Amino acid sequence: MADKELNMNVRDDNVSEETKKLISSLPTYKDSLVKLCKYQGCWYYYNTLQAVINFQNNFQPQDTDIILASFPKSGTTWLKALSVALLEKSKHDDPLNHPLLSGNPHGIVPFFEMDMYLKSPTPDLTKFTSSSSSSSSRLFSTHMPLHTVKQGLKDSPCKVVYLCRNAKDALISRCGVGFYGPIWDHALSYWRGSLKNPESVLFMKYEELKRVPCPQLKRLAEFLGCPFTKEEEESGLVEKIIELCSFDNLSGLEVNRTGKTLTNVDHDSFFRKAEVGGWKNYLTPEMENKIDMIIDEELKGSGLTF
Ligand code: PAP
Repeated sequence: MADKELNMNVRDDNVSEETKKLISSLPTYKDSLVKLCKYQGCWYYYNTLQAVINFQNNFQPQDTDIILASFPKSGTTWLKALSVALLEKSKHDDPLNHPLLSGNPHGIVPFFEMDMYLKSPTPDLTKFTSSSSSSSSRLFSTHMPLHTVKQGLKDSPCKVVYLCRNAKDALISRCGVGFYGPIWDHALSYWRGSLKNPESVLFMKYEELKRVPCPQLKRLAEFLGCPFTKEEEESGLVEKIIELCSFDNLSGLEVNRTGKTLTNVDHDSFFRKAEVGGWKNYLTPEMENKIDMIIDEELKGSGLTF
């Protein structure tokens, strides 16, 4: 995480005069390592905020775009892999010629604010077009909350998939400061969006995907507009995609054990343990109770639990 390029997100040296003015009106947090500001209810590093604003001002959505959204360390890599595999499913008879075997999921599906709009207010989107370009949809990803993403999507009917993970597991996976938080507001933005517009926002849970992968993958496929045909189901394609995108398979691939993303993050850093409830090995009962109390209070009445 100490890489120079990665620090471009963490730094504050790519901020326009206008954004500086904006930051001066926002809640801010500073310690010896980072500076954060709270924009539209979410905490960002200053350079990331600039990228968020670049995205909101300049992104030209297409109606068929698909946005994969999540709070950091909630299984983004997995969701990217599954979505790529689904959109590509009719094209890869040769199992050795699959994009996931030669590209890290984050290289195939770029982040709006942590890749594309970080270095330029008007990035060349064709450059980021994934190997899914042969399907009609472009796949992008984000860690922004829904209301912030929507400003960039304007009124386009793009589909948005959100993957939610137990807050304590996401916290343990991350071991870092609270950028993109608070997690409850983040999840609630998508939860409420999915209740209001179920045809454009799909709310998924990491734990459900682990517990019952087949029905969850079919649900995702239907939402993305590429449901499994009867023949595909009979041929075992659902199980094959789950296996292709499994933690054990992806983390063992050469492409994910070596190399770095465009922002210089080691590919292998996206794969740790992939456990549900692994937080139990790290948090004391007091910490657990405190986090649970806060989350329960914040989610009260929403119908969401995680
Ligand atoms: P990011 O925020 O850096 O993009 P993200 O992919 O959202 O990370 O989350 C990483 C978590 O997903 C890790 O969890 P852990 O620290 O508890 O282990 C990682 O192990 C897990 N993960 C990565 N790939 C998979 C996968 N194919 N299946 C299940 N979990 C996965």
